[in-house]
Amino acid sequence: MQKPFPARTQVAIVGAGPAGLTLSHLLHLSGIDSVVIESRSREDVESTLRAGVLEQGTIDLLCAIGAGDRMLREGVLHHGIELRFGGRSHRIPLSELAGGRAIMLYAQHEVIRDLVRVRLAAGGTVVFDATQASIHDIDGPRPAVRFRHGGHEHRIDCDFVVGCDGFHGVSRESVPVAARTEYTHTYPFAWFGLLVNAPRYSPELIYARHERGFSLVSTRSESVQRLYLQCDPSDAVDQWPDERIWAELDRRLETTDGHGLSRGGIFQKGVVQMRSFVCEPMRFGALFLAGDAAHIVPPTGAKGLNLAVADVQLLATAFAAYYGDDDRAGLDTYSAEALERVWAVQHFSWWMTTLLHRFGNVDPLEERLQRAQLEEIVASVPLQTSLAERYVGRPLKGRVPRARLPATAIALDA
Ligand code: RFL
Ligand code: PHB
Repeated sequence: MQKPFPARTQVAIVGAGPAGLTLSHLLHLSGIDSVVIESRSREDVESTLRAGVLEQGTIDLLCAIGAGDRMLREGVLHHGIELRFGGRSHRIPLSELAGGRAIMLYAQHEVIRDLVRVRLAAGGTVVFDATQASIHDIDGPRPAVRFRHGGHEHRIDCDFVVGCDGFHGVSRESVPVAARTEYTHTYPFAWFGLLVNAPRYSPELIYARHERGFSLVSTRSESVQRLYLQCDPSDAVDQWPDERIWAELDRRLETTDGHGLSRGGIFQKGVVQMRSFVCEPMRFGALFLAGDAAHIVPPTGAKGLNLAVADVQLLATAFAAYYGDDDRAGLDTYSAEALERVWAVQHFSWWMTTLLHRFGNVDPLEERLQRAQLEEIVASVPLQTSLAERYVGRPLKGRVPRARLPATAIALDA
C-alpha cells in the first residue's frame, strides 16, 4: 500500500535507482525530509538487471547507512581481476596494489531491494508508479514536482529537486538547452549480456581481449553466472542462439592450456549499448542532477552505479551543511566537485573500453598497439597499480551520517 505523501518536502527526488534511494536515506540520517518519485512499480525497480561490481567506497557507504547487512552475507568480495589476451591470463592483484581496497560482486537489483527496505523501515516516502513527472520553477521561488498517481494529479512543493532519474529521465531535459553543455560518444559496438545457470567459472572476473572481440566472465552467485560478449549494436537477441554464444565464448576465452567454459542453461539475454556522456553543469538553480541523469559510462570499468553513489554522497553532505549550518558553499561547489570525479571516471571507462574491444574495420597497426599496451601493463607494477587504484575507486568525498560503523575490506575479509 502506498503511504500518503505530503504536499511539501525539503528535497524532492525524481527516480528510485541507486542514486535516488541512497540520497534519500543519507538525507534522512541528517534529519532532512525528502520524497522519492518513481515512475515504475516497486516490483519492476527491484528486478531490473544491471550492475554487479561495487567499489570499496560504495560497500563502505552502504554499510555505514545500514543497508549493507545482506550484501555482506550474500555478496562476494574480490581482491583481483584477470586480464586475458593472447591465450594467457594475467592476474591484477587489486587489493595488494590499492592499499587493501577491494570490490564486491553483488547485483544492483539486490542493492535496490536493500535500499527500498531500509527507506521504508525508516518511515521514508517512495512514491512508486508515479507517471508524467514534471519539474517546475527551478529558477523561481516555488520549486515543485508534479506527477500522476492513482488516477490523480499531484504536486509536491520543495526547496530543491534532485534529478536521479537516469539517462532517459525528465530532469536533465528540464534544464534549458542554452544552460547546459552535453558531451557524448557512442561506441561502434555493444555488449551481449547473459545469465547462465552454472557453477562459478572463475574465482575472479576475467576481462578478455581477442581478435574476435571482447568478452567478460562475471558472476552473481554460486549457481548463476553473468557473461558478456562484444556484439554489433544493431544485433537482435534472436541473432544469438545459445550455440552461437557458446562457440564464440569458447574462441574468445581460449587459453593455451585449453581451459573452457562448461555449458549451462542460459535464462536471460539482452543487448547493452555503449556510450560516454556528460552533462555540464550538474546544477541549474534549485535543480541538481546526480548519477546517470548527468553522465553515462561504458560498463567496461564497472563504474556507473559507483559514480551515482559518489555524486549523492557529495550532495547529501552539501545539503546537511545547508540545513544544519546555513552554509551554502557545498551546494555551490557540488557541480564542479562532482564533475572532477566524473571526468576521471569517464577517462578510465573509455580507456578500459578502448584497451579491450575490437574496433570496426580492424586496423592491424591499432591491434598491435592494443596488444603492446596490454603486454606493458602486465609487465609493469606501476601501470598495474594505476589500473588497480582506478578500478577499486577513489575514497568517496563528504561526510557520512553513520547508522553504524563502516566495514572495511580488511574487516570484511576477516
Ligand atoms: P538508474 O538506475 O537508471 O535509476 C533511475 C530511476 O529513475 C526512474 N525514472 C523516473 N522516475 C520518475 N519519473 C521519470 N520521468 C523517470 N524516468 C526514470 C527509473 O525508472 C529508475 O528507477 O540511475 P542511477 O540511480 O543514476 O544509477 C545508475 C546505475 O543504474 C548505472 O550507472 C549502472 O547500472 C551502470 N552499470 C554498472 N555500474 C557499476 O557501478 N558497476 C557495474 O558493474 C555496472 N555494470 C552497468 C553495469 C550498467 C549496465 N547496463 C544495463 C547499462 C552493467 C550493465 C549491463
Ligand atoms: C557485471 O557483473 O554485471 C559486470 C562486471 C564487470 C563489469 C561490468 C558488469 O565491468
